[in-house]
Parts: sequence; structure tokens; C-alpha cells
Amino acid sequence: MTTRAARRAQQREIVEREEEQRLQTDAQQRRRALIPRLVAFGLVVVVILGAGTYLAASVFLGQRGTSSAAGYLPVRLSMDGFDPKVIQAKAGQPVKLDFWNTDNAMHLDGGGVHTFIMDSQNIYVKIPAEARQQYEFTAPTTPGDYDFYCNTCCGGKASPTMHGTLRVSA
Ligand SMILES: [Cu+2]
Repeated sequence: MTTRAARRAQQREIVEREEEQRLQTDAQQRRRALIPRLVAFGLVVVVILGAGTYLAASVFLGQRGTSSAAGYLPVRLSMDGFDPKVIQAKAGQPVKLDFWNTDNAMHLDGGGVHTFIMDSQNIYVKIPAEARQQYEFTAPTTPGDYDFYCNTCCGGKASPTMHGTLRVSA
């Protein structure tokens, strides 16, 4: 092998090594650029799964229709209004209600808070998001239909959805 040929071979090797290094650096840079994107994607997945779990949990909460307090009528409060909408009572007798709010605090409309308001009886009960709360009062002595409503969401008193009736019989 002549010295010239040897030198050429050496040069070729150097060029090849440089090329290889350049390719490696490129791959590294590409890998590094991918990391923030993967992190962002991961965060999106976590947020979506978290929100899904949260909403599913409030749906499950919505299936617990029985009262834990004896003698209390469960009354569910949500964006759909009151359930039941009509509450039966005996004139002058105690009315025992077990309010349970199935909306979570993520609701932009009033932060998931609902109220039970009876202007005619001076009653104002506030039920926080995803809370359960018992309330007792005495039914009016005069039989008839008495209106109640929620004024913290969905148009409040002006919305027919947010109204219910206390039906008082003799
Ligand atoms: Cu409400």
C-alpha cells in the first residue's frame, strides 16, 4: 500500500466518523425535542382521565337514592332541578328532608351549589356541591300547594326547572 493510498483511506475514515457523529447528534436532538411533546401529551391524558373519573363519581353518587336518616325523604338537587318535584306533607306536621346535591364544584353555573327556598315559610337552605344535608320544618297548617325553588343555578327562580311543590293535605 502506497503512502498516498493509506492517507486517502485515513481521510475517508475520518469523513465517515464525522458523518456518523453528525447522525448521532441529530437523533439525540430529535429525541430531546420529543420529550416536551410526550410530557404535554401525558398531561392531557391525565387531565382527561381525571375529569372522567370525577364526572363518573358524581353519576354514581346520583344513584344513592336512599336516605341514611330514618324518617327523612331523600330530595336530590341537580341541574335538572328537584327530585322528587312534588313533596307530600300533612298540615302542621313535621317535614323531614334529606337533601343531597349530586353536582360537583366544577360547575361554572353557581359552583354546583343548590338552594331550597320557600318564601312563604321563610326557609332558605343552601346545599354545597356534592353534599348531603338534613333539614326539618313544620308544614303550613293550611292545606294547599306551596312553591319552593333554587336560585343558585340555571336561571334560578325564573326557571321552571328549578321549582318544586310542597303539597300539604289536611
Ligand atoms: Cu339549583
